[in-house]
Amino acid sequence: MKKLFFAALVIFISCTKKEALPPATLLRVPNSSQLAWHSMELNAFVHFTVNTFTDKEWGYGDESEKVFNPTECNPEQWVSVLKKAGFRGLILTCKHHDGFCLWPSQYTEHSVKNSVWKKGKGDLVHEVAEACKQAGLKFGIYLSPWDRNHKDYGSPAYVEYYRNQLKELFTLYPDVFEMWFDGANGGDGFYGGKRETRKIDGRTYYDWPTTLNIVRGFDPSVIFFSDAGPGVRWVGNERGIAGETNWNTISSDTLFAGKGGIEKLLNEGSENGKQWIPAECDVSIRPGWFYHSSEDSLVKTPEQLFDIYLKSVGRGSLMLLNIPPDKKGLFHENDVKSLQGFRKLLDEEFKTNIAFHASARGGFRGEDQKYSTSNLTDGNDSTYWALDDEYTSGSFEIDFEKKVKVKYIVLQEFIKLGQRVKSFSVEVQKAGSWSKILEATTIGRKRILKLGPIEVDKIRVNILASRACPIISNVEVY
Ligand code: FUL
Repeated sequence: MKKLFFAALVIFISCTKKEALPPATLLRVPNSSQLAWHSMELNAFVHFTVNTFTDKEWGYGDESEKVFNPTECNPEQWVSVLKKAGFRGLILTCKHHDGFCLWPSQYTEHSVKNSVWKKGKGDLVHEVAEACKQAGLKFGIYLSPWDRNHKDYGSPAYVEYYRNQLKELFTLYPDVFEMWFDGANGGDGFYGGKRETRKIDGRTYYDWPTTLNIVRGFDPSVIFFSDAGPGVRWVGNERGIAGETNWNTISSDTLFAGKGGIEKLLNEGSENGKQWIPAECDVSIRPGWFYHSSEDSLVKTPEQLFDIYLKSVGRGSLMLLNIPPDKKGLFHENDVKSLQGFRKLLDEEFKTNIAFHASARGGFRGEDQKYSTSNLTDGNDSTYWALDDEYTSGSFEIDFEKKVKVKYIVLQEFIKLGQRVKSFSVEVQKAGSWSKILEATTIGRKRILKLGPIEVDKIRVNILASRACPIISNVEVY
């Protein structure tokens, strides 16, 4: 009896020893909308308005509604091209700085309802939202706060107008995943015929907290983009490039729409930031945001788009690529060709993950299999490798058991429990000897780094410093 009791006790103790508690959530973490946003990776921006027909980038606000006349407008073409290229969402300029609305808003005459297009009976926001729904793409809204057409811009009456339009949009076209609040304001405009310069105080004029609450009342899961978030932040440039060091955290109290001189901070975030506000990398496939036939030969090549992908998605951010429809209301063939080439490159470069189910070795948390190194290569995002709480550095090795040619390594942190890694290095073993190939800083949601092409037998990742015990959910090698 006594023997049995001791045997049971030994089994009990050894079992409990190998069951470690999960790491504690670290400081700031993403909410569920932000987590879903992170995994979208590739979204499209669509800039389309009177500017497309007047050959401008910023319409003054005095354009006749009649100029808006896309002769073959077909959002299904846009969406089908995007879908094939792997895009998950589309954000449409429902109203740009010129104030022209792509839906027949009841609050203004400056909209498609007074255009030639579909004899004023068209509703482009509806058409695009519908096309997205049919194709399974998420739909987002850009509604420019700066309105160079509206007579009341600069006074409280305009803020009321802006909020009414938001209510209208969210009632007519529900299921909006992201709202884009552009910080631009150049001052001068038509303003109902006054043709003057109007400056506003970006910190106070729009009273964003009230506006956001109104929208949240319609849909609490909407992601808000602005320079300062609160959902996602601007990356600090319009080239689509995130910082090599890229923290998803930042303290938003010193940021506000239109504030200059903070580009580096926006680009890199801050390790001790008080909020989780990841950077979104917006960039256009052409030099301008709107279509200009003079830029038909200046469409970014598949190689350029791939490079931006590595510097946005591959630095833990999201790539928001603008493709402006032409005067016909179609994506131009040069843009389509480039998107197809971009997809082809992505498929070729990331064709076979040779780390999938490869043997991964290293110590792990509490010797509990739940946190073991095998989680790194199991292709499952919800399992992860973690170390004990007292370790903020540590290594693991991927053994290919033969010589393999590698070009890229992809690392992912389990960001649901916060962003932790501050620096890491990658070593490769070739014919029995190790050499360091690279050293980098943050990982975040995804880090893609070029290793070669180089022949190796093993790869070792050393986490050199981390805000708390490192938690890595995925390693891929191509
Ligand atoms: C900027 C705007 O002024 C551009 O026209 C464009 O919409 C870009 C995405 O944001 O602030």
